[in-house]
Amino acid sequence: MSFRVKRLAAGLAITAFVVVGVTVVTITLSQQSTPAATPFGTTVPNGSIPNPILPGATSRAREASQPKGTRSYSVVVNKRRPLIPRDYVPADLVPVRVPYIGARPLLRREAAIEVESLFAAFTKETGLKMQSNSAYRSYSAQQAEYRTFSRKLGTAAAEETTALPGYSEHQTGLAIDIGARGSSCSARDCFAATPQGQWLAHNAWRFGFIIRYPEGQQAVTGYSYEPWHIRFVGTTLAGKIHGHFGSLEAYFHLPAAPSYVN
Ligand code: DAL
Ligand code: ZN
Repeated sequence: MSFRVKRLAAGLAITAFVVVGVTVVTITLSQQSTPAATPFGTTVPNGSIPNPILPGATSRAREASQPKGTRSYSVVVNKRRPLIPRDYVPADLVPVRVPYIGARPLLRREAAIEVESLFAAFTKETGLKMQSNSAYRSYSAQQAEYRTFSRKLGTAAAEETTALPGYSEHQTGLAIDIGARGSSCSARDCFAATPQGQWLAHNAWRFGFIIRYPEGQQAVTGYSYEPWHIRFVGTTLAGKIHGHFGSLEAYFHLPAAPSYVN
């Protein structure tokens, strides 16, 4: 073998060694950066998440730092976070095909599909029925609601249960008030003890809903206990919040919203 051929062969060998080495390093690095599967990626039953800090912390921090646009299923609307714009109307409202009282219920399409499944599952699993008492409310419908309750109860008492127009989750098209058919416990604390209230507390998350105003959280959410008011956030987020975080505010590390700013 001539010197030139030997040099060529040596050069090829070194090149092959470097290419293989780089490939091995690349594969090793990419394997290390692949995130481990965590129980947070799926919905889980109450109490079954073994470690709420390790796997969830990064994604929670990321979610918390993201601005929540009004159209997001995880939008947080409260006394410190009005809808933007205040007269927002969701573009994808559809009728919800469930029994109801009052106005025919409308919700955003995804929430409507899930709530219909929720109603069907409730009846299948319990043999009982429930109804929509109120779903989407426009700015002007919320204004009427607020005026009615303020006149009846006075402003301070009304604001414990009823949002100002432009500040209501009902205006997002993602919230619905559930009633127990034939029960006198509609929109009252005793709803929590009805089969409908019990079932919702344990199962609403399966369909992407949370109990938005839990008991004892008024200093954070701004509203007294509403076991009948369920809010669509999507199944992944509902599964994470269920049983682990009292409120959306707590989950997203947002400031408490006990009252309006001005
Ligand atoms: N009852 C809820 C807080 C609302 O008026 O939006
Ligand atoms: Zn409500």
